[in-house]
Formats: sequence, structure tokens, C-alpha cells
Amino acid sequence: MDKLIITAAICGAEVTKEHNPNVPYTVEEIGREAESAYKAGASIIHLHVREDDGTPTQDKARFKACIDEILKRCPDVIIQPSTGGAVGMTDEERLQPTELGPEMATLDCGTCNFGGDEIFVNTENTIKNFGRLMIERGVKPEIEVFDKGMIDYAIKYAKQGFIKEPMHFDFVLGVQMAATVRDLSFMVDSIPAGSTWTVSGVGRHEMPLAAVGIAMGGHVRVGFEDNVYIEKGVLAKSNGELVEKVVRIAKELGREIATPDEAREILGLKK
Ligand code: KMH
Ligand code: ZN
Repeated sequence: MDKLIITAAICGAEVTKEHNPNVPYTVEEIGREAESAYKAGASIIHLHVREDDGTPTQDKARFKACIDEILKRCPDVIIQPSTGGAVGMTDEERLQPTELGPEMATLDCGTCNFGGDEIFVNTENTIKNFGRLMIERGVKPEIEVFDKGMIDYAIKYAKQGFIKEPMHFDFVLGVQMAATVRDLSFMVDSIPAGSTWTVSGVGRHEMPLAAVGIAMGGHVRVGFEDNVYIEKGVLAKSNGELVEKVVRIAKELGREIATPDEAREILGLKK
């Protein structure tokens, strides 16, 4: 089994300081949270950024400032900007961080409900255009899968040349699809041979699904974007505290933790 790649989704676009005062907004706070996750064992930082007042933004300059701050504190970490941004942003807004030439970025492979009246829109043309630009810019996509059909889209667009193989998937359970082991296993069985995958359980499903992912040989994402509690009713002090918990579970299950360079090797990234 490969060593375990831990991704820390430190900020997100929806969670606020009202949910947990440690959610980072400023460049300094983003740096602090990334460092806490990295020191605890995360090799990838999944990155959204905010204005100082917490408003989500995909502004290229803000991303650059945050990435510089993270790399100052964690020089070898893999940074994976979001191209999902926040619900309602235009494709042009969302694509800005890929112009900075990151090693990875997310590629959301379908439209889904995002709570209340919110719809996270990813049309066929959006996905193909994002995929094509990521190939041109040398960015490895992490395919975000919020529902099972999104795997089929990714396979179709890979065949059409919009996504390079082998693909890396992130299964997000508990937003649209149910957070069940049955659904996770179905998805793991549905991806092409040679693909890699990560599981992100949202809310109270984060740690149970992390444990399942570790046991199945997949990789794990945790962080404030998905969950702000370290245990029932207790807010996490930092993203690092969530990563530490995953590291403890992995150690109990006999799974070693990948360094950023080992994660690059597993994912086929060029530094
Ligand atoms: N904030 C969501 C609308 C991604 O990072 O690519 C999209 C999201 C997925 O978080
Ligand atoms: Zn995200």
C-alpha cells in the first residue's frame, strides 16, 4: 500500500469564523493554518482564499500573496488551489489561480446542489475548458466528485483528451451523495485502473470516512472546509489538530504518512 497522502482543506469558501473562530481569512491566518497542517503531516494544502473580511475571492494577486506566505512557512508543501471558488462565481474568476502555475488544482466534474437554494454549476463546456487549460498550464487536476455520475464525466472527458491519465479523484461524501461506506466502495470500484483517490467526509463523517479510506489504501482530506469539530461539540483549535487525529488513526492502522515529495511521486507530479 502506498504511504498516506493527507490533504488539508484549511479554509473553504463557505465556512466562517461564526462556525469556528480559527477559520483563516487574512494572509497571515492562511499561512498559520497551512503551517499547522503541514507540521502535523499534511503534504497537500487545498487552498481557497478570502478577503480580510472573510469574503471568498479567486483574485490572482490574493492567491499569490497566500501561496507566498505558505511557501515561506512550508517550503516543500504541495499547494492545490481551488477552481471551484464559491457558488455563483464566473468561470473566468474561478480559473485565475491556475495562471500562477500551481502543481495541482481542483477540477469539479459536474453540477450539484450546495445547500438551500445554492447550485454549484459546472457545465460540460466549463469542465472541458478547465481541463484543457490545466493541460496547457501543466497543472495536474484533482477531480472533485460530489456524485457518482461525475466519475463517468471524468472518464468521458479523459477519452476526449480534456483530462490526462492517470487521474486523481477526490470523493466528497456528505454534500450531495450520502456519506456511506457503500457509496465510497462503489466509487473506488468505478475509477480506471491506475487512478489514485482521496476521500473527504463532510461534517461528522470526516473522521469515520478517513479511517475507512486509510484502511482501503486511499488517501484522506480533512480540514475546516469540510468540518470544524475535533469531536462532537468541540471545535478544532486548528487544521493541524484535525491532521494530527488522522495521523494517529493511520499509525494505529499501520499506514505510514507520505512527505510532500513522496506524495509527488505517488501522484506523478513534477516539482
Ligand atoms: N466551494 C465550492 C462551491 C473546489 O474546491 O473545487 C466548490 C469547492 C470545490 O469547494
Ligand atoms: Zn474546495
